[in-house]
Amino acid sequence: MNYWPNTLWPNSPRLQHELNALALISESPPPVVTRVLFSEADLRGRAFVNNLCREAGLALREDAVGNIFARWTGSAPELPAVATGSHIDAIPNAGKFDGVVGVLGALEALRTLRAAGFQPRRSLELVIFTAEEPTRFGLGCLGSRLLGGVLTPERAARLADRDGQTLDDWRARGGCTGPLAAVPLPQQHYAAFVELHIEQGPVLEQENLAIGIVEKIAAPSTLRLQLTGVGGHAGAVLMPGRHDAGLAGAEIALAVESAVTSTGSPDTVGTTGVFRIEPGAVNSVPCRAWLEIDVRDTQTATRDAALAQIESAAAAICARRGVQLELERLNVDPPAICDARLVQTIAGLCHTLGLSHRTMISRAYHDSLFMAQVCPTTMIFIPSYQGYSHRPDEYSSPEQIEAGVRVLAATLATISNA
Ligand code: HGY
Ligand code: MN
Ligand code: MN
Repeated sequence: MNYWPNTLWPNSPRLQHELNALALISESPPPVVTRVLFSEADLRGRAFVNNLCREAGLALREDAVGNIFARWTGSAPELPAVATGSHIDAIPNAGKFDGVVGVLGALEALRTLRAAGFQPRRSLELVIFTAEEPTRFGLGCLGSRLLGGVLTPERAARLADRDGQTLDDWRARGGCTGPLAAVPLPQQHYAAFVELHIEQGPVLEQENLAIGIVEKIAAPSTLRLQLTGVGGHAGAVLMPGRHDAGLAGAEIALAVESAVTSTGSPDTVGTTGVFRIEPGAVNSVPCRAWLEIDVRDTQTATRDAALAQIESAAAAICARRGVQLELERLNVDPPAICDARLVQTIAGLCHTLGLSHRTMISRAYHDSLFMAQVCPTTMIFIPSYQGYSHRPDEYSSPEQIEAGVRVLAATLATISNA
């Protein structure tokens, strides 16, 4: 069968049905999607996707941290395969498209190629990565970090959630067996990795473009702070004698905003996304506070300068307030530069398919950030309604998803036969 991109039409009604079905597998009622690593909903979501992959005739395997690999073996199975994929875990109060479009859309791309009579030379592999979101352990991209050798098995084994449950405790619940040391992939294990994902930003919609091709993924970092002050009775402890951990945390959160808005770069962003205080009683002075702070920029040096400013501000605020500070850098990652040849190939296919497109930066991080350590990598973006993401009204239309699947299918076939 002579393969030609314009003959590739996904079964969009089937894909929409699957997207909607997976969205209902959630720890929260619709329209909210929440699926945190190895929760009961995450396990049901994994089983749902596994079944679809099996029905599509893909060979399944799962590694020791729960990354799932669904392979379509090609006529030259000894060659490095072509990989695609994303994640199905979802943060609290999320939408139904983040990650999922790159998993179910990729599955649909493979089914579309098979229906068109395409025969892969290099095998094609769909990867469903474990814990792209940082919710469980505070560290994002757990599965792809281990695959890319960015996170050592030793450090991964020390990860624990806020209740002290370790990664091994959660792996056991997830039915994952085997040593974490077996997870890292050898260099050039894959010929290429291409991830389909929603943009999670407003650019494509504002410019009325169908496809974004990612050239660079911004540099993420996460700080975890534990503040220990002195609790006491809200009525009896007068203000001058207080060591209020909650107020120290509040000042630090404002110091984050001040640091990232004074770098001179519009690309620097900072978020105190987790802020918990104890004991959490209205008439008790907060004795402890926990903060998790997310700081990013497209330039490493700018991001690092903002981080340093935040860390010194936190130390000064806690010293002045007589609050003890424990600060941990959970991750400080470099940006990823995507493969220029892949970007060019995809631009050419968009042109062939008559789809408007542009190259762009990803401000969100993705598993591609770490797959870029393993092989040539890039991403295909589709528009996000109003740029919304990490909220229940996240939305991409069936037509926008279909366009992304068409480009992905054409890309996978082109690289497989290269
Ligand atoms: O936070 C991120 O950038 C990704 O959506 N986990
Ligand atoms: Mn996300
Ligand atoms: Mn994502």
